[in-house]
Amino acid sequence: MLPKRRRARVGSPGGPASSTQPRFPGVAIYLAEPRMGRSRRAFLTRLAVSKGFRVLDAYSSEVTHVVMEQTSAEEASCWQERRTVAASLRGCTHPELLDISWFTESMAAGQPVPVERRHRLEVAVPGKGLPSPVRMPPYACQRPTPLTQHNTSLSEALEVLAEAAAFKGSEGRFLSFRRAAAVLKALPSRVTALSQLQGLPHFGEHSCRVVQELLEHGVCEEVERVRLSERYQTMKLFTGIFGVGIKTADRWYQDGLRTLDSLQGQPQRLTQQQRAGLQHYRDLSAPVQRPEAETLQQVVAATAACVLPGATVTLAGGFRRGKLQGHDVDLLISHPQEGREARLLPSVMRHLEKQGLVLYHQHHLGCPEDATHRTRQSHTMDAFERSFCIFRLPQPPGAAVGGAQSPGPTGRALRVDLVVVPISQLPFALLGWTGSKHFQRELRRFSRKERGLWLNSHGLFDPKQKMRFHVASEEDIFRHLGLEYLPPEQRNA
Ligand code: DCP
Ligand code: MG
Repeated sequence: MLPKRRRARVGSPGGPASSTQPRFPGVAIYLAEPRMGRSRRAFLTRLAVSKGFRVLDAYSSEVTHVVMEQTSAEEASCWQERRTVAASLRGCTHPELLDISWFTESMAAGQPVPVERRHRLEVAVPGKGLPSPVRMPPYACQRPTPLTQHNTSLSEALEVLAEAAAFKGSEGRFLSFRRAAAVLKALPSRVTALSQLQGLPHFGEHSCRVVQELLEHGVCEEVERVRLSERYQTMKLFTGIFGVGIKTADRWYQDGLRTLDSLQGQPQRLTQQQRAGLQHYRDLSAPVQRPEAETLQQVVAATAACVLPGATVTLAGGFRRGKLQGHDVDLLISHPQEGREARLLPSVMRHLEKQGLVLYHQHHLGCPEDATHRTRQSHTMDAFERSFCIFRLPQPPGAAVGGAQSPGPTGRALRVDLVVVPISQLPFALLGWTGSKHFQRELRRFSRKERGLWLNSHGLFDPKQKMRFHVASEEDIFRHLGLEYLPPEQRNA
């Protein structure tokens, strides 16, 4: 329970609870008071009504969902029996007896969520749910994180706070929230009580408070405030443009810019890359679907093999982790004979341009000497030769691609990164470019702090022995680090 002062600020401000028109006519909630207390019941009523739910003040035949808190199944059914008699409702259909978790999830979803077994009171008896304490190693690279997780609304809320901290340049706060979110993503089941966080790594007072508020009310006031703030929304908008990082977005914000139109009006502020990003903003902000990514991979692979027989093209990034959507397509180009991959990219780009697929591209030469340096610093940015591109998605004649915002007659625009990797570094590049970003950050931190080794997308280096590790696969890298191998689909931290 939150202190009264905090509770009073959450929910619908002012106005009689019944003044809002119900949005879900099939649902009439009755909040059973015994364990809830009158003021909390009043607060929850206001919250539900503000979201368009109908909440009845008296128990009657109209009630469809009875919501109780900290009540056992036995107590709940005794209560119902008494109320049924008192209200002369014998023979009427009984409403659902539900744990508060159904209510908070519905508030978070903004609509009634389907009633599942776990919501019914008989499965919500205290003691069931997440076993406590759960053993959780501190680094994300020490534990599997599947794509589908059990605590999405909690981890998303913490990620909003992490992102807002990053927008302010507050690295420490960013990492605290991001690490707590990653812990939630790795939990084997849903968190239903704050006590289940006991003993979990990276859960500081602030993250606990956010989770507590979400568990109790379905919303967290601070997260909602951040989400709706002009600064957060503008920074999201600007950093969503291809070629715009946090520093640039922040400068624009400080200069009073707020919209894409205001940027269009000041082209002198924009790099060529940002101009291309703005020009294709609509298409690029629609998620790339897996079939689109696979089509592109095949087109680039066919082109690369045509330019240099034996050249390989691997789909990395979120799609390799099993994601069905992403913001771009990450492709690694290599060749089984070391050295043959050099200067392959310009020819591949020329061929793709001839096919009319390239809307924009920016070529970066690789710096092999730099690569040695960077091993030391665990940079996110590596030194491979690469091209940051916007491609026009090739379409089979007459077919429209699903999920695109504006396919049009020429196909939609997509963001693609092409990275050229010498075969000896391919396992490292594959590991680095498969992500997730947080997983890689943690893997590099683990290497440095726990093993005294420097890892990045080019290699694994032992600074004491002044020695590089030679590997043939990602599995080898995990082995050298003394870590259990995690396949790409378990790296969704
Ligand atoms: N990466 C990198 N250097 C860059 C860009 C990315 O090392 N200049 C790494 C970081 C990520 C991985 O590549 O671990 C993929 O980067 P994305 O930003 O494309 O992230 P995802 O593919 O995971 O997300 P999305 O699905 O949104 O594309
Ligand atoms: Mg990606």
